[in-house]
Amino acid sequence: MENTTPLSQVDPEIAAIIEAETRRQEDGLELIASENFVSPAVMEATGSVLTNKYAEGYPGKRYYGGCEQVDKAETLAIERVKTLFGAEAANVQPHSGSQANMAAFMCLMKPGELMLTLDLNSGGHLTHGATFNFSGKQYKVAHYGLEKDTERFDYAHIEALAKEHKPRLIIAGGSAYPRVIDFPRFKAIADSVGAALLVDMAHIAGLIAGGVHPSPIPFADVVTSTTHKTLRGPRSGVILMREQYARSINSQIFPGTQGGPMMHTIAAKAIAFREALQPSFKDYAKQVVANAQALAEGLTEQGLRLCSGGTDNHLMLVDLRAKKVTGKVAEEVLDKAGITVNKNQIPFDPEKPMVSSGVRIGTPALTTRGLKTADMAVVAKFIGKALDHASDDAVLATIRAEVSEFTKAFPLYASRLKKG
Ligand code: DSN
Repeated sequence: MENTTPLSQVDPEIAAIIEAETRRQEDGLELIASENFVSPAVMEATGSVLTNKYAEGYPGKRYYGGCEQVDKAETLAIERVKTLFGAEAANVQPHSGSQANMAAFMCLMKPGELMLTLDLNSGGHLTHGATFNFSGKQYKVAHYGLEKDTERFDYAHIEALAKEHKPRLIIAGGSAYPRVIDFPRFKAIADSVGAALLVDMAHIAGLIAGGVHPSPIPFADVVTSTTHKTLRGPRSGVILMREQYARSINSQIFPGTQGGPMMHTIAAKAIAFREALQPSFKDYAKQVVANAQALAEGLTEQGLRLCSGGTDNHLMLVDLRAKKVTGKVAEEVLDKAGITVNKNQIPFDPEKPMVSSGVRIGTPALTTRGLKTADMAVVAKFIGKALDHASDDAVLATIRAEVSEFTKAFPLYASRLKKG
């Protein structure tokens, strides 16, 4: 007999958690730079029967029967993402950005070879050679940082480091760099020392798809990404590459590092790629950047310093020292006010990562919700007021109520919430 028992009866505890999280997302201001809100279509696919299917292998070459439907979904995802970014080849099976990087590294380097990457403390990523990550354990690593005065890449210094360390691989990209990345320059540096170039575009993939950040595709050997940040797809990863790497990278994903692909997520990625191919996605990407610039201006008016002086993309790093609060405290204080951000080290931060002197703030999620530049001035005022009253829980509670009222003009999941 068909089982139609709803989640609320099967598992009231988890049902209540989902309801409360939906309420949190609905009532709050989501400013984590790596988060977004997927469309109902993407969400429907992630909760579909495709989750039941094993499909180890690739379309047309599976180790299981019954793959004719999921083969079509994966082929659509591959073709759409190749069209979206103008790539020669794609693998849509990585479960995450980290797994995309792992497979790419295994293709491009032997264990013990050296990669040159952005330092985690300067906005790099764990998988770009952090000592406590597989990447830092398995490979030798040299890091570039930021130029002290500008808090931006110093390409001449990166070139000098490349000449000194002779890396096998150079990585461009990170998780907290607010400026445009010069991919032709990275390519020239990589070529000058015979290194391969990998671009990790996880944060800016949606901006590249929307034409508001230059594309790395003509310059990189391999491009890795997540699909859930500015690209606004399901939580997952993807690899784009020159055809010459496809065979090796495909085998490093399966059977090299992963088993069965998550076909429900791959179908959801196909939907997200289709959404990103629509003209309206270009408007979205433009608005993300316009909103970030408006928010940066608003925060400056609130007496906060922005690292590197502002932003070219979807995120900004806010130096909190003028407000005499750490990143850890600011994250907690803003949370009380219904505003979600993450603590983040600023360049040359004297504080440890779990404390840090800054927060990272991004506009992809609020832009999906429909907020425009004028709304960013309101958001900046909420943030400024909360930080100015960091130890006054009564004021923070008032801001939280104001935030909740403000977000009512931008409904997100009203139809999913129980009334009341
Ligand atoms: N954790 C992600 C971020 O927040 O940027 C990077 O993987």
